[in-house]
Amino acid sequence: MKEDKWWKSAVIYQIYPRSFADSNQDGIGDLQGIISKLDYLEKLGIDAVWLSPVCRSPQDDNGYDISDYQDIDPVFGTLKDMEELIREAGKHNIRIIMDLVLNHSSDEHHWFQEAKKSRENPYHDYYVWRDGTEGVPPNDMRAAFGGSAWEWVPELQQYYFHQFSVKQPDLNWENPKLRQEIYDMINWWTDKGVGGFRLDVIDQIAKEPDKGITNNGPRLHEYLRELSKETFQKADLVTVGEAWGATTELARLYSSPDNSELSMVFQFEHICLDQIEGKEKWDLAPLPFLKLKEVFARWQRELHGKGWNSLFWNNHDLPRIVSRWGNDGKYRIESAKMLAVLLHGMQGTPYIYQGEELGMTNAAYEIDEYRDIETLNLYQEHMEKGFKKEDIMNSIHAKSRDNARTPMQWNDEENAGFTKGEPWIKVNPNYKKINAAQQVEDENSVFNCYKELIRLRRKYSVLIEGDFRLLLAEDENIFAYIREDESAQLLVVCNFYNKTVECPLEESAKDMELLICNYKDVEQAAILRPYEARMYLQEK
Ligand code: TEU
Ligand code: CA
Repeated sequence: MKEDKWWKSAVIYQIYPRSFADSNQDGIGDLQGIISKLDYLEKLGIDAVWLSPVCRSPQDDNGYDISDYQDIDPVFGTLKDMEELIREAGKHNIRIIMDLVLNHSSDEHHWFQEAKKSRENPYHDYYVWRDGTEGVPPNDMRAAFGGSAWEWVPELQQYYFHQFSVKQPDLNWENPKLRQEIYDMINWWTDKGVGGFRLDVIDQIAKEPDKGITNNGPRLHEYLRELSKETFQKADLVTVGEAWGATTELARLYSSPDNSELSMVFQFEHICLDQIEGKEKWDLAPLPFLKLKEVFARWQRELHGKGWNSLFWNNHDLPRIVSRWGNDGKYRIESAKMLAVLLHGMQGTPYIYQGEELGMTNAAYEIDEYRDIETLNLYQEHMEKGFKKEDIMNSIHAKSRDNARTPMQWNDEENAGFTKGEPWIKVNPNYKKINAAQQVEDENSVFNCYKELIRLRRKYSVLIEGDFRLLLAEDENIFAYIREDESAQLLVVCNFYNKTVECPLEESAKDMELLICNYKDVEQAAILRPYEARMYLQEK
């Protein structure tokens, strides 16, 4: 296999540590809990683990508000635990990828504690300040979690800028001293043996608030090239940037094969399709299926040989895909497997979010059972605006980030085996039906479908190198495509919906080897049963 970078044939697993495995019964997942699950991860066959932040934090945004980039938050453990995790994961052939939050810090970081002491403080310009008068913010920019993006500090008669919560002040990347401190911190982690970094909202670091610019600021790629040169290029790392504003053209810059910036980005064009155009994720709309196929085909085509795709349905901010675009009722298993086959057949690095490999679902909770700052602020804001509670709860059940943050379901014991303490968030009541213990040994489980897809990716170079051609672009139910390189042709055919349809590809598939199917028996190739997915191969 001629791929030039380990991460091109890798499959990466995202862990949200708070909800993964609790080793000390405080109801919160931790590093020792993750260490205890390395055998499970090795059995699945993944190559690397992306950890959501575990650095010291007041946990205002569950760790995405960092107060010390070079220490571990006691709730997750110690630096020694982190060094043990890196070491033990290595013994299981698993690299550890850390989540770097470089757009903002916590307001409890000592940089900010110093910065707000005076305008002359050496750390003052590590953040974004504007003179003003109380009650008259510099402009009407809004923060992602509600309210103004400007917070007044009376002692300084200034505002500071925060794109997220008030406790997440934006860092000022125009300041070379700040940039150098960030580079030194990253190299310190690389020296500890981490295998890569996920870069939180990285396309927002070049913000220009006076012009209302948040992502894709004019100096963004200048900063990324300097960052890459001063850190990532010094070791064999994978880097993935979260870029909500990415287009295929920008992604070719971010993930250029010349290694000048990053390995790849998370782009969200497919993720934003089931919301009303120009509105927020809470403004629900049916998924435009033909558009979904067009978006995936364009990203596959326009990055082939010129960049590199990440492939994902889920993360800690997104509702669970089997509930969102699959079927978490009668066809939960078939649709979870279909979504896996559809995504893992494409070109790029696949990401599996904890519990996705089990077909874990959303959880429709009461408002007092939610924990996420974004959900709670949304509820408050929309109630105050007079929205109907039922409509707000519909949106929350569909799109709350807590759908992804309910505890990992390990077995059918108390709290799904996640903790023997009081879980920080309610365990999804369906854990007795959906858990790892009952799936690992069941060859027909969602777990073993993901395990097989990971095995196939290692075996066939066409999955790594092959080009992509969409088939049946106008078909309202079937998502089908061809991958091809000099070694083989691969055909993926998926019925995306809950009905039996004719399959016009019977002829193309008839001489091909069936690699994987989500139904036990493929009776008639001429039809596809609800959510039926098949992957065929013809070696040359
Ligand atoms: O998310 C960036 C971000 O924009 C998301 O919060 C998105 O706006 C929201 O989830 C859509 O519902 C990153 C992290 O993934 C997220 O967990 C953090 O809350 C955020 O940045 C701030 O660090
Ligand atoms: Ca714990």
